[in-house]
Amino acid sequence: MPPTRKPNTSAPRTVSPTGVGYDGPEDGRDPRAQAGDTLTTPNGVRVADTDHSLKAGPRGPVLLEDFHLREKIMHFDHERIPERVVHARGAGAHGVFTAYGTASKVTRAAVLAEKGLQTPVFVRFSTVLGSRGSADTVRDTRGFATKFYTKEGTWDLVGNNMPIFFIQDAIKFPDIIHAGKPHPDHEIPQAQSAHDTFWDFVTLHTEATHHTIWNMSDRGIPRSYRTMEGFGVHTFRLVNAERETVLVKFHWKPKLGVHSLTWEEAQIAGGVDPDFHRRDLYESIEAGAFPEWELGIQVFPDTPEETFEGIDLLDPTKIVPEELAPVQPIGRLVLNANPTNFFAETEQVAFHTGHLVPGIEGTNDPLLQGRNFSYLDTQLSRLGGPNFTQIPINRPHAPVNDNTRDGFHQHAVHQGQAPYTPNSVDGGSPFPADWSEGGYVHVPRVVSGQVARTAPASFDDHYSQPALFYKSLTTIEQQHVVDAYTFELGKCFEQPIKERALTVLARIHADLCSQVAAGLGLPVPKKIKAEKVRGESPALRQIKPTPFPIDGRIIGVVAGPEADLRGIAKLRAALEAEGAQVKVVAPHGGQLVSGKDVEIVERTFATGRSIEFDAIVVADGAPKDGDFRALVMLQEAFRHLKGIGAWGDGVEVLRAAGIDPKAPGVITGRKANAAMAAETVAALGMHRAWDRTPLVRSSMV
Ligand code: HDD
Repeated sequence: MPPTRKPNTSAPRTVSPTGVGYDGPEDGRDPRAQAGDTLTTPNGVRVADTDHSLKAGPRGPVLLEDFHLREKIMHFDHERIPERVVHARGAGAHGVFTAYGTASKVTRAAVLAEKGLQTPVFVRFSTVLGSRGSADTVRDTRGFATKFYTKEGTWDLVGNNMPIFFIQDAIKFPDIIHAGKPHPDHEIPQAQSAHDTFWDFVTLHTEATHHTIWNMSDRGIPRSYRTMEGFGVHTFRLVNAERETVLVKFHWKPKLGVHSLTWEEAQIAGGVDPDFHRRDLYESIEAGAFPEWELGIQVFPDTPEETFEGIDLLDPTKIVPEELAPVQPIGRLVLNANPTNFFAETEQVAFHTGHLVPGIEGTNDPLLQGRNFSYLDTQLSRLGGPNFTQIPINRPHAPVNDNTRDGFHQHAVHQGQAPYTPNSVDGGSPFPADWSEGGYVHVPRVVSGQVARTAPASFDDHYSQPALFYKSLTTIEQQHVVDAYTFELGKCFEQPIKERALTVLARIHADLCSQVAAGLGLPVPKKIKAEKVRGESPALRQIKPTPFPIDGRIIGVVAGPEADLRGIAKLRAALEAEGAQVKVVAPHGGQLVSGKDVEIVERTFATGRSIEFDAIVVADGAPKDGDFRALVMLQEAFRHLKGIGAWGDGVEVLRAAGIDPKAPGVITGRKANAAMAAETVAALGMHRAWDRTPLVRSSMV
């Protein structure tokens, strides 16, 4: 007779304050971790005094019997876990993914296929090279990892904000990361690529050229996580209900458009506000300006060659231009809740490229295949054992009944006697599921080949796509690429590395090479021809002719005790109606009061800095005493091509800062009225006054 006891099949839930399907306590607290208001030991014993060790007399030695002291210190000593070996610094948020249903023809994965289906998600954004405490705005790739808690199991899409990678084979990952991390002797520089070992590797190992030029473009210094594209990078295989397959590339398209910082802003933020991106994500969610992306796929026929228009789909250093294969929207992601606890959620979340659900498969991309080993493996040292899927943020929302048992940090109290399959002792349960029951069945594929350490010949093309990328950018963006290479290589010590870098740039574009060479004071390498590129891919440009929504954008209003508070209120109402926020900046903190009008000062001339504002407007009546901090704020914003404005005699403050009120992107008026608000909205929608560029550059030389 089989026993009557049944194994536990109830699915523990992720602690997410707003996630769909969440059934935990309203405030997101685990009642076992924090119940009641009384201070206790970890064992629940009420504590009478937590400030004094147990001593033999007020000046006497501390006693070993002080169990509270020992427990408190023991736990503190072990609070830190190893940081991620890459992507150590990050910030996360909860949200919801809603499928449009447009992918139902190509995949049976409900998360993508079922029209209107809402799936809770957790997204973690990150830099790659810096350690946990490093700055957000360094020039680097950004991680964009999404955990979908689907009803068919957890699916992780572990992507970046760039569609390509430095290497074509995972076996080289330790090499590129060792080269990119700080020098091992003195741990300099932190979190950035401007140093010899990075440039040594990427110029010797030229398959890195494509990713490197993306890093040197504005994509390497995003304005915000909310204004980044995301990419699955690899080609994946989707499987539909008829077992037909297609190859796809995943793209996240931000609702607010793709925008970046200027290099000077990024550098200032690194010192003034190292949490710039983390703060932006957190504050925009708190303000209700929920970050939003559309998920899209490029779809390719699943042919034996696994190529599209001659582009090898297994090569992670190649894109397929959107003009050749349009990105088809399949769903919408909204991030609507901040984590309750950074460590519990953002730090402990564990992504894995092998977390797939039926209807989504990987491909033979050798980079992806190696990742499928690495992400599981790394959690063993980072999270201390094989049971990390039981940590609340990692728990699937689908029922779990997995026959794994025991191990470090085992939290489940498993029932039954037969954690093996097949069994008769537990009545055969749990039972495997076949295709029709939603089982993950790999689509059969024929594989053959000689065992060798080798790669396809197409992987040898290292220059055609970097050349396409550079050619496709606007002139302004190209200039930023030139500036970035000049800065980064200018920080290198070894002359041969700089010279080698110029031989790489010569293959991309002659002008790029000659401008960087001039900046470095080196000759242009002889007899190297740039790659011939047919056509362009305008989709690669960030600067677009049409405006984007301005949700969560921040406008600073420079004011003071004599300022036109009524005008500020009017401007605020108009800008907030568009989803933007207004912050008053004044010489001192507290409030500004004029009759019945009151404005709270959110930044003073001491605490405010230009980088936190997307536009700055000077109010009528703002102080004209030439406070250098206010003037520097305006000068920086002007130099960073931000919207600048003034009404009434605020224009005098602009003039004192050396700003021509007639310069491009400078908005002036007699009063703060609807017209001024509309002009500010229009300026913010274009992100920057790009036509001010020549003026600013000429004054910088
Ligand atoms: Fe990776 C973390 C993205 C190649 C090994 N990777 C990590 C994260 C992101 C990526 C976003 C942070 C996840 C989080 O927030 O916890 N990685 C990528 C992309 C790649 C890529 C888009 C190429 C297309 N990675 C890659 C390779 C290897 C790894 C080739 C190893 C062979 N990655 C790791 C890792 C990390 C990681 C060591 C560190 C922490 C973690 O996994 O959980 O396993």
